[in-house]
Amino acid sequence: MSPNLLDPVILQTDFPDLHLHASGKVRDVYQLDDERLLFVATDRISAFDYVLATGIPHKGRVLTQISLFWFDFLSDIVPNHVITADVESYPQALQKYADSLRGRSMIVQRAEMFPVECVVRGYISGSAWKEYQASGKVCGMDLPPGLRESEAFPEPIFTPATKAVSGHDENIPFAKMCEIVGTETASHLRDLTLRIYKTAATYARQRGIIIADTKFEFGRTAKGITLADEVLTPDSSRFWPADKYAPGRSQESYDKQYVRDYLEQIRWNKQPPAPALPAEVASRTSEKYLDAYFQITGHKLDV
Ligand code: Q0Q
Repeated sequence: MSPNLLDPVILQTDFPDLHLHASGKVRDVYQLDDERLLFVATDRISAFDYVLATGIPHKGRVLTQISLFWFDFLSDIVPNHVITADVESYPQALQKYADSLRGRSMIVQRAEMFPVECVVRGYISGSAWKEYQASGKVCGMDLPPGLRESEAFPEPIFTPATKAVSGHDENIPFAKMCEIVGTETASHLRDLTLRIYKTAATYARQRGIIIADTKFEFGRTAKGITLADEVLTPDSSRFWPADKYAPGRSQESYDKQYVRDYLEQIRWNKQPPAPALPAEVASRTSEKYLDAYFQITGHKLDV
């Protein structure tokens, strides 16, 4: 069913009596108290590191529900930071915002976040492909010669990154990660990242989606090392449709291809201000997000 374009697209959150803790390209984080944060996903979409002027109907709800699916799916492997996503059980002070929060928010346990992005790659693409072409390595790791773009690595590789001042992720060698978080923690995060990825990628592939790479963020809570942030969403991962996969070239993005094709068609110079999208591109992109939710979870999101 085509998404109802009359549904309100949420580009900005507006909770004046809440304390804004952080704001990302798509999600806003509010501090509820010393122990809890409120994550709210808007319908914003970014391309080439810029947030576009047009929102995508239902995107925030889809991404929130995909993260919740994976948090639950992976709960035997790793504890997570979710306290609840049931708006009806949110504190009374949030109930006046219930309609704006329903389906696109979660209350999470505050964690001591590790300042490292745990990136895992099953296929060579993006910054790894560029680094490999230049040096034959990724994150200082020697790789087999002759890999083609988008080819699967013999085994998924762990390629940690830090967020540079520019906001770009910067690949770092594992030794550097050990300096940052300690060798024991770095080894634990690496092993956990690889295990989570293999479990999720195997499941997703059976559902027709290749998760080419993804990034996890972890923190320390009373439960120990805890999976946080968003998990295995099209925003934190490269999702490729398995039935169109072919190594030797770049792959179509499962969710953002219509946007990328449009931005190429108008020859956007990838400089601000980021352009708006035609309603048709926004609508068809919304359908792809809704498809992704169905393909991963087996359920249709009510729109
Ligand atoms: C925390 N972020 C990231 C972010 C803007 C995400 C704060 N459980 C936690 C989490 C989480 N997840 C964070 N802090 C303490 N405990 C993660 C960078 C920033 C939008 C979305 N910010």
